[in-house]
Parts: sequence; C-alpha cells; structure tokens
Amino acid sequence: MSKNETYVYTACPGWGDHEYCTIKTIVKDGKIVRTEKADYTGPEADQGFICQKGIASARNPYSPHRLLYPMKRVGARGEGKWQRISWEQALDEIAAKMIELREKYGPKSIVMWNMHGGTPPTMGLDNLLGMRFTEVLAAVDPSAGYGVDNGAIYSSFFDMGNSFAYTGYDPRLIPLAKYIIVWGANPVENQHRLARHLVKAQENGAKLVDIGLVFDGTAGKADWFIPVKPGSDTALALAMAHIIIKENLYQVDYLLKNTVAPFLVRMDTKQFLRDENNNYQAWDAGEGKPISVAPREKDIAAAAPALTGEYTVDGVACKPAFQLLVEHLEQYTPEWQEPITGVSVETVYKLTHEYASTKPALLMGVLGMRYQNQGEAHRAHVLLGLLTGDIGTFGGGVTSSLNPMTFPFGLNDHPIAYPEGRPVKTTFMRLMDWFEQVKSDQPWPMRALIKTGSNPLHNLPNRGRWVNDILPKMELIVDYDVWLTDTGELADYLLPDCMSFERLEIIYPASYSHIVLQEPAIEPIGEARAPTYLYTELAKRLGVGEFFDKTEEEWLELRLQSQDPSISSITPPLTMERLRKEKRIRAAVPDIPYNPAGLFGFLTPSGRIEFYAELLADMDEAFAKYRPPLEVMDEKKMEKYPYHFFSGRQRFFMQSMFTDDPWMVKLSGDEPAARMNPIDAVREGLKDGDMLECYNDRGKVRAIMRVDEAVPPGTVHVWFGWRQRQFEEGTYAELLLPLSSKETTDALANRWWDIIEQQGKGGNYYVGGESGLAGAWDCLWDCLCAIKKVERKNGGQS
Ligand SMILES: Nc1nc2c(c(=O)[nH]1)N[C@H]1C(S)=C(S)[C@@H](COP(=O)(O)OP(=O)(O)OC[C@H]3O[C@@H](n4cnc5c(=O)[nH]c(N)nc54)[C@H](O)[C@@H]3O)O[C@H]1N2
Ligand SMILES: Nc1nc2c(c(=O)[nH]1)N[C@H]1C(S)=C(S)[C@@H](COP(=O)(O)OP(=O)(O)OC[C@H]3O[C@@H](n4cnc5c(=O)[nH]c(N)nc54)[C@H](O)[C@@H]3O)O[C@H]1N2
Ligand code: SF4
Ligand SMILES: [Mo]
Repeated sequence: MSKNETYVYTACPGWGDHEYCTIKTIVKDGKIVRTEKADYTGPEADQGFICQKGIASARNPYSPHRLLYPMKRVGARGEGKWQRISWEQALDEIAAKMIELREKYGPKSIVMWNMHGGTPPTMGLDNLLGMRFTEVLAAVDPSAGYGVDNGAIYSSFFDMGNSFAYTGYDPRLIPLAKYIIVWGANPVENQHRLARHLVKAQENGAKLVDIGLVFDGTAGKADWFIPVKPGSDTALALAMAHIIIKENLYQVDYLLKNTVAPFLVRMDTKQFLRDENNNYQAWDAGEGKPISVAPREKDIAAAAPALTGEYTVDGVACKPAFQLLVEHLEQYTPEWQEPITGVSVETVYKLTHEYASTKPALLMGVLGMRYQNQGEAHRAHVLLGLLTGDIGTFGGGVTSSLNPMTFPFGLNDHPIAYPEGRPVKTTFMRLMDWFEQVKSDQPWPMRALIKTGSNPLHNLPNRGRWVNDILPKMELIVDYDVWLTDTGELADYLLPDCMSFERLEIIYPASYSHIVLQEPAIEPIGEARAPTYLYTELAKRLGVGEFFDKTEEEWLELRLQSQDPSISSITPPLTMERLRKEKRIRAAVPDIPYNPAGLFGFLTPSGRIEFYAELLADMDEAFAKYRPPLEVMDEKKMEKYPYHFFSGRQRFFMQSMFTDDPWMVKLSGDEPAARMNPIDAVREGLKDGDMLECYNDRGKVRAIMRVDEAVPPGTVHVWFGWRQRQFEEGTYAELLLPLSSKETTDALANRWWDIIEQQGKGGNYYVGGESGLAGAWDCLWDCLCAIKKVERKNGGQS
C-alpha cells in the first residue's frame, strides 16, 4: 500500500449466494482506489483469494446506474416513471399505507420478502433486522421457504439427518483428494476460491473428472469430461452403485460402522426391527441370532454381522438394509442407463472402477442438477460416497452446494432476529402455498410486499405468475436495493440501501475461521441509507419503535455475545473495540481443516447414514430411485418444444449483481445471446447473429443466436444474469418451470416440510436451527422450449 492509503475490510458486493468473500478495500482521499484479497491469520493465512469481479467491484459504488435516492412511482406500474422524494416522505407514506392495510386486512396481509442469500454479508443487519421487523409486525415470510438450491438440502435431511451440516466443505481438504468428480457444477468459473484448490489437487496427482452438460471452464480444466443428457444423473449414479455392489468394491467395515447396512428391516412394516428398548437389530451370522445395536453405537458386538440374507425374528421376516439395497439396485444396470444418460457402458465401468479404487475420492456437485429429480441425484451421490467409504474422510466425500467454508460458528443472532429468541409471531410459508394463497385470497388476503432481500422477479421461475397473479393483488410494493432491478421496476417505492462499502457490519460466513469487521470505506453516496436507519424509522412510525432502540454499533456488540465456544473462548474476549483495532480475529477453532461428518457425526436418529430412509418407507421412497425429470426427457412434450432450455451462470455476472457494470457487460459479449450447437444451427438454417425467440407456454425470450460447440446438441443456453431490459423481448425467467407449485412439487419435499413443521422449525435456515429454508425448492432448467428466427428490432441494447 502506498502513502496516504488506508484500508478496511468489506463483504464483496458480488457476494451472491455462495462465495461470501471478504475483500480488502483500499481508500485514498476518501475514494476507493482498488480491492485486494483479505489477509487472514494462522492456518488460514494463505486462503481467501478473490476473483475478477471482486477486483472490479471497487467501481460499483460510483456507477451511474446505482439507486441513490428514494423514488416514488408516478406512472403505471412498470412504466418507468419515477419521482425523487425525500426519505421522510417515503417512510411516512409507506408506513401510513402499511397501517391502513393492517387495519383493514390484519397483520398477515403484510409480506416481508427478505431472502438472505444475496445481501452482503448474509445474516448481517440487513437480514437480521428484517427478520426482527417481520416478527414484531407478525407478518408473513414466504422467502424462508424459497429454496432454489435445496434439492440436496432436503434430501440430505433424510439420509444424513441434517439439511445443513453437510453442505459446506473446507476448501483446504480438496488438495488431499486423489480422485475428484465434479458432477453438475462449474467451480472453475463459479467457485473461484475452489478452483485454486482443484488445480493444487491436480498438481498433487489427482485425476479431475467433470460430469456435465456444457463444456464449461471446469470441463476445460478436467482430465476427463463425461457429457450427460440433462436431468439424467441419478441413472448414471445408480448404475455406478450397481457395479460397485456386483463387483464387491464396497467397504464392508465402513458400512458396518457408519451406515444402516446391517440393520434388519421388517418385511411387514418396512421399518427397522427394534428390540424392547427401541434399539435397532442386526443379525449375527456367527451365532445365528439377532443382536441389538443402540443409536450411535459404532461397533456391533457380533461375531459376524450379516449384510445379506433373509432372517426370521420372533416370526417376523426381516432383511438387512444392505440386502434390500442389493435387490433395489439390480434393475439399474449400465446397459439400462445408456439410452437415458448417453454415457456408454464402457465409460460407466471405467469411471466406476477408477472412482471406487482411488482413495480419497471426492464427489463435488449437485447444484447444476436443477431438475425436478435433483433430490434423488443427491441421494444417489450419498450412496456412492458411503459404498466407497469416502464420506467423512479427509479429502474424500460428497459435497452438495459447494459452499466453501471453514469451521462454522454462530454469533448471538437469535435474540436480534427474534426478540423472544425464536420466531413466535412470524408466519412462514412455503412458496407454493403462498402463490396459491395470494391468488385466491384464502384463507386471508395479502396486500403489501416489502422486498428487502433478493430479486425474485429476475431469479424465480415463471415470472408470469408474479406479474399476473401476485403483483396485481399488492396495494403496496416496496423495493430496498442498491440497483434498479427487474423487481424494482414493478414497485411503487424504491429505497436505496448502502452498498457494503458504506456500512458497518460483521462478516463471518466462509471467512476462513475469522470474524471480520466490515467498516465503511466511504461515506454513503447520494441518499443511500443502511438497514438500521430503514427499520428504526419504519418501526417508529408503525408503533413498534421500542424494538429498534439500538445503534448499528450496539446491534453488532450484541452479536458478539455468543455462547458458541468458538466465539466465547476467544482470548482476550471478542469485542467491537478489539475488532476495530485488529479488523479480523480468528475464532477459537481447531487448526485442522473442518470436516463436517467428522465434526458432527451423522445426525440421523440412528447416528448412521440412512441410505435406507425409514421416514420414507411408507411412500416406497426409502432408496434413491431414478425418476425422469419433469420436462426435459419427456418425448411427448418435446414434439411441441424440442429444445432443452438452460440458463446457467457465467463467470462475469454474479446472479443479478454485476449486470449494471459496463465492463462485465462487455466481457459477456455486449448483449444477451442464445447459444446453440452448430449441428442444431445448421439443421434449423440459422446463422450466427440471427435474432432468436425461445418460447414455451409460460413465456418467451429473444436473444442473438451464437453458435457454440460448448453447448450440446438439443440445448439452447442463455446466460443467467442479464436483466429483463437488456433483452429485446421477454426474459429467461418467463420460460422456467417452477417446482413451487402443486403440480410440480415432489413427495419427498412435501414430507420434509411436514416433518419440519411438526418440529416447529418451519422457519429460517441459518437462524432457526439446523433445518429450514427449502420446502419450496424451485427448479431452473427442467425446461423445454421451441425456437424461431425473428427480425431484430433495434440492433440490441445493453
Ligand atoms: N460467476 C458466478 N459465480 C457464481 C454465481 C454467479 O451467478 N456467477 N452464482 C453463485 C450461486 S448462487 C450458485 S448456486 C453457484 C452455482 O454454481 P454451479 O452449480 O457451478 O452452477 P451452474 O454454472 O449454473 O451449473 C453448473 C454446471 O451444471 C451443468 N449441468 C446442467 N445440467 C446438467 C445435468 O443435467 N447434469 C449434469 N451433470 N450437469 C449439468 C452445466 O454444464 C453447468 O456448467 O454459483 C455461485 N457462483
Ligand atoms: N435463470 C436462472 N435463475 C436463477 C438461477 C440460474 O442459474 N438461472 N440461479 C438461482 C440461484 S442458485 C440463486 S441462489 C438465486 C439468487 O437469487 P437472488 O438472491 O434473488 O439473487 P441476487 O441477484 O444475488 O439478488 C440479490 C439482490 O440483492 C441486491 N443487493 C446487492 N447488494 C445489496 C445490498 O448491499 N443491500 C441490499 N438491500 N440489496 C443488495 C441485488 O441488487 C439483488 O437485487 O437465483 C436463482 N435463479
Ligand atoms: S467469488 Fe464472488 S464474492 Fe468472491 S470476489 Fe468474486 S465476486 Fe466477490
Ligand atoms: Mo445459488
């Protein structure tokens, strides 16, 4: 750093829902001059590299596109006519309308949309005070059930007992792996921090295999790319499991100690056999009698615990869960999967032999499998990881959401989010129920939508539902953001938040075992105001001011009063004063990398991996099964809509967060494109540069056609990130099939939500305990479309 330069730490504005980088923001003469990687301490000193977006983010606060003043709609909704007003006027009018609606329709007519993923830093005051506000108003929160990433999360609840404990993976473990399958993900372009560790693993001799759809950056870096047909992965994974069993490549000792493989299942009820003390039962083939196994007991005191066979105990016919698995997998042969996945029989054998014989093997992925059957894909991955004995090993295992994190720890957030320490007044709803209810006004009407986190009109499927069913019901729509987004364009009031560079916060998710103080690098630009101001001022006007009586500094001091030993045993104690001085402080956590299975054990009732999910046995869903995706493999639907429509992400955008930066737009090709394989383009008589309309019965999008061999035949790919106004017509969100609907939801997701609700945990993922979030997990590329060439209107604009 040169003379006259100072620095603070900041959550990267490209935070997204996954990366969570802390950046070092360097300031000179009151202006941000550049950003760099943060300096961590101790064993994490060499971690925390950032990407080109983080580097370019120093420009963001000064963007002419920023939302800088409160705005009030003057024309019709969506007409784009705004009038600048003062904060006073905005707050007075919004509060008056909320009071009016509350009196007329009750407190539950107010909907607070405060989805946490994308607001830097997740679980900062933006989110926490939003939750508190929702709670004291006794309002509705449908966004806690917004689960775009959660096929894996709910399915791991059944097999692993916890939805959250297994989604994170310490990036420092990756270079220890000797075989890595990136399966349905693109970490080289989307998880830049992991990319470095993958390269290191390759340098250490690991083989990197990519099983994917598009020949993306990770495929380019991989030693072996295996293309699969969309939504078919469960078939491939189950065929691999089939081979592992047929050829005895599984780890018997691991199965006996860590899984329900030896547990006897009653053939009459399909539940585990239990003794009078409610312990599980295995079969001792040495003694020829059953033996009890207590939950969490690892070693079975049997001479020879049986994994296969059929036994009768007190007149009840039983089989070990492993025997049932062998029978279940019989049908999933490599020959059976070939026409489904497009992967040859030889390839499946080669892949399986390499994967099962190299240790440790890591299976990374799942988020690229956003099809209706994604939960089964993750369960099938878990099955592979336990058959090979990799789950829980250092360098091996199965990850789902690629959240690169180190040791997790909690701040004292419950009392901030919920004055009573837990939600008692908030109504949490599944998104699919919410849509139904808003549309029908039954059993009660909802009339105000206050959106403080996320950009649902851009990022949720079937935009038409919002435009036609939801927004017209709302007498008040407020959008608190830093840009004018697709959601903001349809609001009545726009309120400008501060960017992370302008706010005081604490950063901790994925900050490499450190608690970091985010200090304002610059004064707020324009009239941007931080969430403490927004909620304090609104609460005052709504008669709940006593719940918002603290300054930013005081809220943060309260967050540090955590009982979590990782925080409470920091010496000298963690205080704001200490943080001000040192900027980042290492939590009291071990020096070795975090390994979730090692740390938590398995949180199922048995304390073992329940690849036989007892909770689903009555539905005949105890094992992972192949189920075709809803649209993409449906030959009948393909007669009308022959192309798979894919809107996956690319490296220069972070969801909808960098789309207003001309550099990123330039690097992304100036304007949105629909990419197609040359084989399809030639057959359709299309030329590179033609204007293409992709459509189905939900909606349409127009974009320039680009020929690209990276896209497989049969797929049209429009990059995720572009705003609606950057397309000539329509947007990808119009076409997409949502799972948050009665027609498309999945029996496992419904069962999961029922259990969570029974346990009183229908609330929030991060704050409400180990569960939460999903229940309405939505879907993004289980989607078909047709295409046609159209005339270009205006030469495109970006
Ligand atoms: N640059 C950038 N980085 C990001 C984000 C961003 O917007 N921009 N967003 C962040 C967020 S919130 C998330 S959730 C993550 C997501 O990160 P990823 O999971 O990596 O997401 P995608 O790039 O959307 O999809 C990954 C890959 O899935 C493959 N795929 C598609 N369909 C199938 C299929 O049926 N089977 C298989 N095996 N593969 C398939 C495609 O080849 C695609 O390249 O990225 C995070 N990082
Ligand atoms: N077509 C398609 N749709 C997708 C996906 C896809 O791949 N393709 N991916 C899905 C996935 S995995 C995810 S996680 C979701 C993400 O969905 P969202 O969470 O809705 O995505 P973001 O664009 O990150 O939205 C964050 C919002 O917060 C705003 N924001 C940024 N910084 C601040 C701040 O400091 N304060 C305030 N108040 N607001 C701020 C941003 O401008 C943006 O409007 O999208 C999903 N939707
Ligand atoms: S990976 Fe994401 S959070 Fe990290 S520096 Fe890049 S844009 Fe920022
Ligand atoms: Mo995500």
